[in-house]
Amino acid sequence: MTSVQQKIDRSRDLSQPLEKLGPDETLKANSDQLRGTIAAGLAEELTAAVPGDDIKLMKFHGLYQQDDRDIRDERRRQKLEPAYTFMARVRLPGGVCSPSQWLKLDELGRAYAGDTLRLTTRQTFQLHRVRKQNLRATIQGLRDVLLDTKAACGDDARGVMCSVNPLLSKLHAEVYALAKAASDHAIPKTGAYREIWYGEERTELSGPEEPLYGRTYMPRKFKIGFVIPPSNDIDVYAQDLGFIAIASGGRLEGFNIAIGGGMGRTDQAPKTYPRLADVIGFVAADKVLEVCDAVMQVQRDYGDRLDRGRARFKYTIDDKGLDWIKAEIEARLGFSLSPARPYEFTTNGDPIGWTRGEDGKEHCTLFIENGRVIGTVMEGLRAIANIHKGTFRVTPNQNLIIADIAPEARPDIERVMKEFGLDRLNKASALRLNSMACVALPTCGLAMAESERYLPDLVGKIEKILAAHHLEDEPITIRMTGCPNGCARPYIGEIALTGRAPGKYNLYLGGGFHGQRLNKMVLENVGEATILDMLGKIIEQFAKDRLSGERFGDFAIRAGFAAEVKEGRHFND
Ligand code: SRM
Ligand code: SF4
Repeated sequence: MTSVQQKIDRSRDLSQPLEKLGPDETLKANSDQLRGTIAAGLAEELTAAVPGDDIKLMKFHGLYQQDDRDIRDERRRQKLEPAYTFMARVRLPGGVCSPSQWLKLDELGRAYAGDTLRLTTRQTFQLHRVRKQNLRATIQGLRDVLLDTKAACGDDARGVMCSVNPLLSKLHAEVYALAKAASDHAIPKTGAYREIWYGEERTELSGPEEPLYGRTYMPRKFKIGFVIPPSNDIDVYAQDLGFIAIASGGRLEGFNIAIGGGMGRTDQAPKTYPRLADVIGFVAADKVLEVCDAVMQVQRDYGDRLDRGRARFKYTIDDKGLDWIKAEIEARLGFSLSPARPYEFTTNGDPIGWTRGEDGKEHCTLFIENGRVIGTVMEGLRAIANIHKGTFRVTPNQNLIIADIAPEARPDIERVMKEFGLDRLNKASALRLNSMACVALPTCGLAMAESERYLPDLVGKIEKILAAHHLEDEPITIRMTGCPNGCARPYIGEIALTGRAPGKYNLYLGGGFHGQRLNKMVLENVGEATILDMLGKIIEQFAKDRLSGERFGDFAIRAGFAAEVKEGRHFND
């Protein structure tokens, strides 16, 4: 028996009686490795929806059934079923795509997804409003340019993030290659995707179809990210498993390993909380895939499979203890991690505008407000993709880098940018450039309040307050989500708002400027007037009393507006 098989045999999910597990576990186990009845549900023409169990299984295929919440009541009044469509999330490790991939995404966006593309906080694209009958064409279109939606959602290893590094150095290329390898390595291996979406025949296998995942996959989603200090653009402390690149003289030596980050919480449920990852040690770069396997196996085997609200790795770590988890990871690795090496982060934002890489190539980071690519921005980026010879890179802050531009090609790119007004995007205020909102209404089924459609207005109002105190150039991170799930990583924003009800938000203050500290709830379930009043008071005092170079989040804590979380790891409010 190989060591890999021995490790698999220790998997609790293969040995525990299914009746002792939660309903989602039984569903996964009985799904014939994610096939379920998806193919039959797609063929059903009487409804725009798919059956309930398939909705859950299709998440593993990167597809979410949603309905247009703006017209939900109206449809109900008309006795019509909700306006069901699907969201398709592309798997795009590190956010890197070629101009031909961009053009295909643009084409699919126009053909099937309401003339828009959405850049996400995990560096990929979402196509919304795809009708059931267009799903196969969408996925096959993606396949034409070597893209897929595998494991973009579901209880598996999600989209792997990687620092976009505007200086695009050799180090970045090396780390990006590892991020891509980790994504390919950790996604499910079932043939279900190929059979359902590409129409391929099922092939008989001699061994297990899912050597790592077994029949019940992970207890919950599992997120991996690679970061290159001093930028913490991916918010490494929010990942289940983070790799922090340690380099010397531009040469990659290995990675510090961070485990147990996560943002999701539920209001009035103190057993749920955001948590920052702990750094547990250092490994050489050639051990990355082994570390992915070992850490994922520990969570696979010990994660909570009865209560999905407590099934993320962060809770497994807190329940079992960090030392115990570390020892278990090392046992599976067969060696001990070395002590973590020193590193320093300075920001988690994107450097907007033009930069030049080590190799002389030029890169332009464009601010795309809340990742929404639509209208003239979509047209302009299509025109650029038609002439661009380099790459595009989606950043973890929902922005876009037009990357790898030869110096002689820059004037043409700039001309197109000007023609479509893209050159104006980066002229936003420092607050807006550091803002981020999740999708929320009308497509997100979990949204309790607006986010993407509201934050731009609210930022406009806060900008006025900042300008009145001559702080318009002050970079402050502001993040909004339509519910406490935390898709825009709000709990590490200097200012954050999470939706409670239409027009009502919790206000959080005091997150660290480079993602190193959780913020604290200062107002609960309040409307815009109260939020602006509170921010106005703090901003006024910040302008008067800040120390030289002091960040807004640090000031909010020092001045007593947001008490620092002493443990620095999680809070229960
Ligand atoms: Fe998220 C669920 C959108 C990043 C935590 N997230 C959802 C769903 C799929 C709603 C649902 O389950 O029905 C949202 C789809 C809305 C829509 O209409 O598009 C959704 N999440 C997003 C995106 C698109 C936000 C954005 O505006 O960019 C991001 C897509 C990332 C990607 O490309 O994969 C997105 N979600 C995140 C992040 C940030 C991150 O991973 O860095 C988080 C916090 C980190 C974490 O996981 O702890 C996040 N999303 C959640 C949660 C809470 C998980 C938890 O542990 O409690 C949910 C709800 C759930 O899983 O039950 C959720
Ligand atoms: Fe939806 Fe909530 Fe995520 Fe926003 S934070 S996209 S409202 S699940």
